[in-house]
Amino acid sequence: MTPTITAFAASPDGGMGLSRDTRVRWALEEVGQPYDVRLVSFREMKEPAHLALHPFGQIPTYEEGGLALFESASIVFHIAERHRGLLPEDPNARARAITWMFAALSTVEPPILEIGTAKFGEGDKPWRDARMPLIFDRIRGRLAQLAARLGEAEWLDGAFSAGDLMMVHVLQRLKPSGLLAEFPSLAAYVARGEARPAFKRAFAAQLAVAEASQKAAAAA
Ligand code: GTB
Repeated sequence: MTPTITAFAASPDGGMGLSRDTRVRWALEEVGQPYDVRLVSFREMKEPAHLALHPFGQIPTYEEGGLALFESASIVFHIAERHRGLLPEDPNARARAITWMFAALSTVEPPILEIGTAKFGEGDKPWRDARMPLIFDRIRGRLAQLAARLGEAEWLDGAFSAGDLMMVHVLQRLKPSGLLAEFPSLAAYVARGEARPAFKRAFAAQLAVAEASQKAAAAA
């Protein structure tokens, strides 16, 4: 059965691939699973039909037969469990790859998300300027640890896995800040992820939606 995911009808990032449906699209592309996309507006996300799928009124969601999922990591994990290619067969290697998925979301992503909170959520607050360098330093600390573990390796633990997919997508969000460039081995790691044909297909698909939405807005 072809799964259906939801994505922004008009992504605020203008198609930079930062919204979380990109992770899901990438996972589906890696395993060769075709999918349908239902585009939703911000208003539709908060309406009962979407809230029944996603209690927090967000994207992405995933529907497949009688199964409805939300949370990008849970969706990627589901895809990785159902198909070959994103999690190793060896049980210990599989457990380590899953650990990297959690590390990406629980340890590396939270301080990165703080940049957006400080910039957009607290941009008018008197503490904004003092807070930003603290956030940047916390992120630098995490990136230094991650770079030390990655070393000269291509991926975090052997072959490319769902752990790398999540980590690369989390790190991509740092590009505009300049922080990723401070860690050349991590910048190269992200570039390796972006060079994967599956990532390129996922990125192109979400960019096409953003471009169509911009065109429609310009024509209106
Ligand atoms: N933990 C959830 C998951 O991983 O699935 C988080 C889902 C989430 O944050 N979804 C966002 C959303 O639906 C879109 S991806 N927001 C609408 C709302 O909450 O009303 C987050 C996102 C949005 C925009 C950018 N950007 O413009 O750069 C980047 C990431």
